[in-house]
Amino acid sequence: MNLRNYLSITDEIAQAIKEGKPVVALESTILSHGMPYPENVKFAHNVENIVRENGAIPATTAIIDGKLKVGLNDDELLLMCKGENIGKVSRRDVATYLATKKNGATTVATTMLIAEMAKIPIFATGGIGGVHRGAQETMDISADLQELAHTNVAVVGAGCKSILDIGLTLEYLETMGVPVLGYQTNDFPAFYTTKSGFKVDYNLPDAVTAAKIMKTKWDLGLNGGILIANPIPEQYALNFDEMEAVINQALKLADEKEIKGKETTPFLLANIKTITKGKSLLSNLQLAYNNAKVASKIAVEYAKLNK
Ligand code: PSU
Ligand code: MN
Repeated sequence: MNLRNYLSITDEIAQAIKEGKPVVALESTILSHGMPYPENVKFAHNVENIVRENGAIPATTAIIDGKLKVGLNDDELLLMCKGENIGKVSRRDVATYLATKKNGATTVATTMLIAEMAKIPIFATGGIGGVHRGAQETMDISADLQELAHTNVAVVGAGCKSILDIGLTLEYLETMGVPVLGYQTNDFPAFYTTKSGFKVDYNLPDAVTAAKIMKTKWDLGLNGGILIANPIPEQYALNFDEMEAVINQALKLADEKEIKGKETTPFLLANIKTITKGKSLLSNLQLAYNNAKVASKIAVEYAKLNK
């Protein structure tokens, strides 16, 4: 691999990685395609501050000007938040965007890929992509799952939204050998809610245990990611049945408008937001903050283990 020409890491982050200090990667599609402007600007800064308050250094990723950026300055963060002419970049788009200098936001898959290149072992997001409902026909399965199968990064997320088929998503992760660990829970969370009706493989009692599992897995050469499912704080959780109704409405709309491929997830997210009149946004912000906090704690413990 020849990364030197492509990877652009800020001095602060590069130094931290070199010294084995805790760093937490963050994605940018959550900004450009997952949240409205200008609320996402405050979010982008808050989430970075939360990582710092919890002892780690934030590394938001993006593709700008032919570089894989690890760590964004204020202007670059704003560019992602405004989202004008910002593509949603998954694994298959990376080379095209770099070679043609198109600007793009990183999905879970792309953030994992860049984090691994930069040697950042942990990444905090909102929720992951997965197997879409009706995938038996459409074959719409997020590239996030293949990335979790192959790339050595732990992802802290609030499970996934039930715009997806959560059961099939968990089956896929099992087939691909991806550990699904619950942070202080037996339940796999469904983004807005602490429970999905599905269980995790193992209930993590604390951050140290998460770090030990990461180290053991990769020491053994068991390549691939780990999904750390961290439920939304109870006080921000939404009603499961209410959200199911909203999601079904959004899915119906997508079907009517024949939305397909990479447009599907952003379309559903935007419509959920409209239907709930912004109520879902508050929950979305809070669960992502909570994921950043837990990821930072795990990053601190993982750095200690590797000292
Ligand atoms: N799910 C959310 N919010 C998001 C995404 C998914 O609740 O912002 C974004 C993430 O960047 C994720 C991507 O990696 O969408 C998945 O897109 P697709 O389903 O097209 O693979
Ligand atoms: Mn898809």
